[in-house]
Amino acid sequence: MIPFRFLHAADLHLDSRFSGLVHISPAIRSYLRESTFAALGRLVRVAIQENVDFIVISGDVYDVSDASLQGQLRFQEALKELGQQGIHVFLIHGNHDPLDGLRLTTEMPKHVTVFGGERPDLATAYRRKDGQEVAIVSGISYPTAKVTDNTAVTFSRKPGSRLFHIAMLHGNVDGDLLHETYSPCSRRDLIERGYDYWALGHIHKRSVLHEKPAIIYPGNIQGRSIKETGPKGCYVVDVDEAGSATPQFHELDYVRWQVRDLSIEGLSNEAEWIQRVEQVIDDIREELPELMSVVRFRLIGRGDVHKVLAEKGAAEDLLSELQRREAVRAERKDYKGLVWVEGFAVESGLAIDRERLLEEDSFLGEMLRITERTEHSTEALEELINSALKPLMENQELRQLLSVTSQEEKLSWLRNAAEQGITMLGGMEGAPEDEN
Ligand SMILES: [Mn+2]
Repeated sequence: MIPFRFLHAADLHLDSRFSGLVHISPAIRSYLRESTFAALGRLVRVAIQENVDFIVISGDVYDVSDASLQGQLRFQEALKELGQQGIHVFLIHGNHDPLDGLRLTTEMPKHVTVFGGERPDLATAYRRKDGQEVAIVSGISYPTAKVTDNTAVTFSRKPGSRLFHIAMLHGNVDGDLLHETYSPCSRRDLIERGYDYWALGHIHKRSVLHEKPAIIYPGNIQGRSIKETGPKGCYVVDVDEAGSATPQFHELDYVRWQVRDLSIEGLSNEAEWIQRVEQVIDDIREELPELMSVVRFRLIGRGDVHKVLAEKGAAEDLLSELQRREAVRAERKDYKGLVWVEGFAVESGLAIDRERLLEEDSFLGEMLRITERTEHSTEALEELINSALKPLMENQELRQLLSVTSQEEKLSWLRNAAEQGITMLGGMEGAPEDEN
C-alpha cells in the first residue's frame, strides 16, 4: 500500500448564531459568530501545512438547513484555497444541512466530491504529489433532516480493490443519548463492513471508538455552547505501507468553552472568594492567551461564604461586574485572552457538622436523615419526589415536562433541597453567623 495522509473533520456548523448566550456585548457576539469561520480558516491552514493529500468532511457543514448565503460563500472561499493547492475534498451532508433543505446557489468546484443521499457511492482518492490511487472513499448524505435507518449496513467495499477504504457516515454509533439517534448503528455493524477507516460525524465530542479498523468522531471544529467544552479541531491521519492509520489531533477553535470547579472551602469572606475567582480568570488568560474563553464556574465545597452566595446573590453581582470588564476589553478589540464568564452554578453548601446534625433531634436533623435514606434508595426517592410533585402533576404541560426527568436530576433536586434547607434553617438553629 502507498502511504498517504488525509484530514478528517466534521460538524463545522458554519454560521452558528450562539443564540443561547444572553447579556452578551455586541462585540463579543460578533466575535463568537465569526468563530466557526475562523476555525474553518485554521482547518485550511493545517491541511496545507501538514501537506495532506485530501480532506473528508462528515456532515453538518452548515448550522441550519436553510444555509445562510454568508456561510456558503465563506465555505466556497475555503474550498477555492484548497483547490489552488490541489487538495481534493469529499463531503457529505448531515441532519443540520440535508440535501432537501439547502439553498445552494453555487456549483461545487471540480475538486469537491459531494456524496448523494441514495446509497453510499464510491470515489477514488489520489496522492497529491504523483497522482497515484491511494484510497477508496465512500459516503452517503442525509436526503432529509431525519434519517432513522441504519445506513451503515449499506456500505460495501469496492469489489477486487485492495486500496485503503474510508467510509463517511453522519450518525449515532452505539446510541449516544445526548444526540438525536439518526442513522443509528453499532460498532459491530461498522467493523463488519470491512472498511479501514470510519470517518464519522454527528457526535460533537471527539472520540476514537475503535483502532483497527479506525472508527473516529473528530468532534466539531468550534465549541458552540457550554455543553461543548475543551479543545475542538480535526484529525490528520497518516496511513502507512501496512495500511495502519495513525490519527493526530489538531486544535482549530478560536473560542474555548470550559466549566471550572471552584471550591469555597477555607474562604472566610466574600472578598476572598472574589479574589479566588479573579485569580482563576487570570490563570485561564495565561493558559490560553491566543483564544477567547467562555467559562462557567461551578462553586463547590462547604464554607461560610455559601451564605453570601445563596442569600445575597453575590454570584450574580460579581458576574455582571466581570462581564462588564471583559466587554471593555472587547471594545478595544482585545479578543485574545478574553475570558467571558457565562455564569456561576452554585452547588456549594454551608459548613456544617453533618455527623452531629444527623444525630440531632431537630427538624434539620430529621430532614438530613430523610435525605440520607432517600439518596440511597431508588424507591424512596421516587416516593418522596412523587408526593412532592403531586400538585404540579395536575397540570398537563407540567406533567409532560416532568415525565422525562432522569433519576440523576431527581437526585440533584433532593440534594439542592437539602442544601437550601441547611442554609435556611442553619442560621435559625445557631449555625455560625457572619462575623462583622
Ligand atoms: Mn452536528
